[in-house]
Amino acid sequence: MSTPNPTESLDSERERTRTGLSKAALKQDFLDNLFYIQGRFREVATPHDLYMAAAFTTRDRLLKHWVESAQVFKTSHARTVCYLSAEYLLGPHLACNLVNLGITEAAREAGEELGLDLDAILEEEEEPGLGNGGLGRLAACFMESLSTCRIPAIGYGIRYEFGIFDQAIEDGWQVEKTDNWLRNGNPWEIPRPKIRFSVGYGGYTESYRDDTGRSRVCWRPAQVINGMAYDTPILGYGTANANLLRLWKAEAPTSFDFQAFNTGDYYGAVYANIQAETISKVLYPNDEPEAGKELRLKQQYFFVSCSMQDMIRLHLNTVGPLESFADKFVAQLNDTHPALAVAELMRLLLDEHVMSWEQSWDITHRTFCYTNHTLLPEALETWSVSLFERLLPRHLEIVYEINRRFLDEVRMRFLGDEARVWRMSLIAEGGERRIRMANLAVVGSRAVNGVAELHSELVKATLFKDFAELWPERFHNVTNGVTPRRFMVVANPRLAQLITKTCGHDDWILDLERVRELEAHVDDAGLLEDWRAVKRAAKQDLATWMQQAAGVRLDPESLFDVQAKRFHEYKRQHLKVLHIIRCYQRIKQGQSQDLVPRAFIFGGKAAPGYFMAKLIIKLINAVGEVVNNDPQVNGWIRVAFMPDFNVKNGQRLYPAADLSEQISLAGKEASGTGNMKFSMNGALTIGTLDGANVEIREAVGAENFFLFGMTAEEALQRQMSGYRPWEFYQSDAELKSDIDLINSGLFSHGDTQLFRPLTDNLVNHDPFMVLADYRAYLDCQKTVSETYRDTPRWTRMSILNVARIGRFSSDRAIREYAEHIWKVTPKRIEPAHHSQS
Ligand code: 8GP
Repeated sequence: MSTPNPTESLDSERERTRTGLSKAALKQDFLDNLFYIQGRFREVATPHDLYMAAAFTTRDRLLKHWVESAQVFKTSHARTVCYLSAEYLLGPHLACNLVNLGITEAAREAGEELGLDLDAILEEEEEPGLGNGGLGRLAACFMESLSTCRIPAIGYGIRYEFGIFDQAIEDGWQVEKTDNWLRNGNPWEIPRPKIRFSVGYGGYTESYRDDTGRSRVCWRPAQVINGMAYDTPILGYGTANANLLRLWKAEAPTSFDFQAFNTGDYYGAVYANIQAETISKVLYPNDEPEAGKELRLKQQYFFVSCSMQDMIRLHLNTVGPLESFADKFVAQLNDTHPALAVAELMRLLLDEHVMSWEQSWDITHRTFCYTNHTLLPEALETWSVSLFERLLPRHLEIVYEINRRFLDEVRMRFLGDEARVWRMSLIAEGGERRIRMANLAVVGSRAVNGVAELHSELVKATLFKDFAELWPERFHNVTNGVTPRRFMVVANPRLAQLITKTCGHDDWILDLERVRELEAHVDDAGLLEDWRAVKRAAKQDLATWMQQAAGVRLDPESLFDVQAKRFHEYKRQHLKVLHIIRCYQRIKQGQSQDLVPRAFIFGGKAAPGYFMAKLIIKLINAVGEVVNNDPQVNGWIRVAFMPDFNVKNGQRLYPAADLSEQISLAGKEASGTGNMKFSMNGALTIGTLDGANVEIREAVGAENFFLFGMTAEEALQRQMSGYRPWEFYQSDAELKSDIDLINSGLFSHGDTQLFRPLTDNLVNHDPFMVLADYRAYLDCQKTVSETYRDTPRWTRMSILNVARIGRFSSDRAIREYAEHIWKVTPKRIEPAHHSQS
């Protein structure tokens, strides 16, 4: 018999308290963390202290999985996906990590025994809003699904000190407040002071001959800054796999410029320091490119350069020679923001690792894949050649050389077609010469995809038509998805429980297709009743919150009609406003017979410099002020604007919606993901045939979807044959009277000019064809009201929406990327013992 080794038993004891999943272990670790990390005891702890202790307790358990995953990935040389994204709209971590660890209930009970309310602790978390909207949130869903699907992955991005601004509404206008999310510390990240890279800007290049007599180039940057890694573990659901989100923070390379210091220029030296740090200071709050913003280009290059250097370091440390780099890594470009990575990897291979052009290009081209997220011409990134040359002289040479070789290929294929060469060039000529980042991304990638079927077809037929003719095999579709863990289990626990009870299992959380089992129960009176009760409770919760946050009273018995997304004219929030005004006028004229009581709820931010979008926000609030204060109508309709729509507030909104507004002009919304989140929480959609709406409608059944409006093709036809919104205004008396009512000053305390820029634009230009779709939208809303009156029918439709939404899990999207694009297989991490105690 061996004598027990006291050190060993102490170790396993410690491991149990730090990683054990039982209530007792959680309680003990929570108190330890409160004491040793926060320096507090229970009686004097602030709500923030309690949150931090809960977060550290959860993180301890994540780290176990994460370190084990890292060990396995390293020793097995697992092929790894590197997701390159300038944005990650992560949302609060704690609740999702508890779910993915499977310890929500244990944590709740542990809290209760300590006299603490888990929900109050969850409310304390300040969310990392490191993204603008759909694209950034998609990256966050994908990171979670990559871990859930057990795909080894690293997410690379920027650790912005200030994320997307907080939105306040003052006098009906959007006001931006800085998002100081790091103010109270971030318990989820682990700083890695040893993982630092230098990033250069400016300067000049020099040619020289190497030992073998080959001509080489050396870049001598004028400024060098450092990027330091901050790692956040991302655990999957129902698995021990955890991946890494690695965000870069910019800093000065040394704390002082000693030369400047010695010559007495102390302030100059410190100033250089501060300047370096500005690079990762703030997220650009725009969902369109920032024309000519030097700092934005610096940001892009900064994170791309750190990430490429890190991948090379990892490869050299684990696998070895760089020849096999593209076998070890696949790098996904999330839109064109990281497209500079193509030029940067070329530079590193050519100049730093002295490879030939051919070999460097072969590796680079096999490494990258690119996702396009928009067709809007104004959203396509280009950089002026002169700015690019000033900041990245070496990269400009590389882009020119890529372009020269590429255009030779085009000329060979399409003899004499110089117009095509001109269109496909990486450089836009004529006027100021500009680099087309989308073209660089397509040329530098082996796969290109759109984010919904319609979008991917339009990508091939319009934006990249020439490229699709040259390389048809390069183009794919992967329809977006969202994670059901956050958007169902965490956001809507009542619904999740009901689904689990009805299906008899919770396997649907991992395999969302299995919610289809609900269909077998769609005629159970008991389910219908429970379903309604769940929706009703969520509406009550939202009503309580809105009363407090926006001072608007909402009646949970009314239809909750919700549009929540970024404000943009193409998304047509103003079409919904016209509908509200029509309802208002009908009620005033005693014609309310077709209506049902409705709460019109909006949420979303406008880019700070986007005047028209901000004016639409003001209009919504102005209409709300009149409607909500008019006793003749406010029993029928209410208008509410949710301030600061972000991930956390979205989680309050999706469960409470009866109707989801997805009313963009067909052909403009690449996919949409809010449409999926609403539908999986039992909202019915009113929408156009745009983006993923098309596929959602196919999945849930046309009879369970309110369709209206022109198709993308019809819209294009109408646009080409000369669209004249004025004619709609003149010929539709109701439309005219709705617009005239805005102009009358009724909603602006008599100011007849305030909304003129909006109404004039609608009547004279209307680039997103609001007026052309107005009548169809109103007719469709009438059908919505009729259907809502038939409660059992509506409830049935709601159940079927959820039952058939399985395809829109981001797990499915990730599996498609893995199989068709990345060619990577799952790597299972076996949970080590001691985890359950
Ligand atoms: C969005 C698309 O507009 C949306 O349709 C799609 O669902 C989403 O990407 C995810 O694919 N695009 C953006 O959010 C976007 O282009 N943002 C850039 C400014 C950051």
